[in-house]
Amino acid sequence: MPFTLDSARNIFPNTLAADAVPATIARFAQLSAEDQLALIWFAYLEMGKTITVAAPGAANMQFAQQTLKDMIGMTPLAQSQAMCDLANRADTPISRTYATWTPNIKLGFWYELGKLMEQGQIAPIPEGYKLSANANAVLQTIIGLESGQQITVLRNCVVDMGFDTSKMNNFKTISEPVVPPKEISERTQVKIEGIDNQTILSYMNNLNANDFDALIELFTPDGALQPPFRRPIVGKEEVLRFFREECQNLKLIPERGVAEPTDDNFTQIKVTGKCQTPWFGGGVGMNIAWRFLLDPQNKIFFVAIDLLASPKELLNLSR
Ligand code: 45D
Repeated sequence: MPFTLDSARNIFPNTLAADAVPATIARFAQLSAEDQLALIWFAYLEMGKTITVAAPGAANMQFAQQTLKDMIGMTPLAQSQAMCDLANRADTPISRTYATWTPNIKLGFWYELGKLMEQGQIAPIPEGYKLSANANAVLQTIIGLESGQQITVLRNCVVDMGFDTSKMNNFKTISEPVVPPKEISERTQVKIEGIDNQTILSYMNNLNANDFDALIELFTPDGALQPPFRRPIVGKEEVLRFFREECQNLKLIPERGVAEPTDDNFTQIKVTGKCQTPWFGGGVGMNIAWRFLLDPQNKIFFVAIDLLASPKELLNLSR
């Protein structure tokens, strides 16, 4: 039976993903906007004790500049309201603008707001703010997660804020400029224990080099990529757009893998290893699995990227 997108999603079914992440986000979403903002503030402070977030580059921040300026010009009460509106996904001009930004711009915007809150230019979380019992329980859960899962929770909370784009028509996603691919002489070559498949090696090397044009040619026309905790992105055009918008300057450090033939001369390959985001560099290595399904021509029909439940899962290459 030929593979469909749905059957492809089920390869290597006993891969244990970090379900604590969506579970925590679901609980977070139930909280009041005030609690959400205060909780993220406390979580961010707590994480700041062990990991450092890198400042976003100026070129990447140009799109949030005007909104930041507008907010600095507001009364403290209006500033707090604007932040609550973002958390509430309210229909306001700021919340609509925010919704059109790619995740990196949203994160950079909050990074700047956090600094302005510390400096007193944006209304801070009131001193002595007391979280509700539920919010406090969510905070304790986040503090107990491993760092790769913590930053994923934080990222997803930020990405979910702002007005719902599905209720907006005629908008254009605002994304950072695409960086040029790395010079050939500066590129690194990964080594993966147990894997010599050239498509897999090229996938890792091209993504590490920001060479998205070469990377996308590894996919079939209807190929799909499923990021952690998301629906698959389907088709070359959409996948390429995702690479340009959300995958710049990642560092993939695959460690080991297993490959085996499957129905219809396809090949299923699972690779485990680490992935670093430019936001935290080597400070946070997320434990990742890549589950690839290659067609008989060795093109990628499907790849899922999973954030793993624990470091132990790095050794789970069973089918
Ligand atoms: O609300 O092979 C305040 C793909 C308080 C591609 C705040 C991939 C108030 C293919 C503190 C001010 C991408 C899928 C807020 C691989 C308030 C592929 C601010 C995987 C919000 C491997 C909070 C890549 C702030 C992966 C500033 C897994 C929070 C990438 C900042 C994962 C949080 C990247 C930041 C992750 C989080 C990045 C910067 C998880 C960044 C997370």
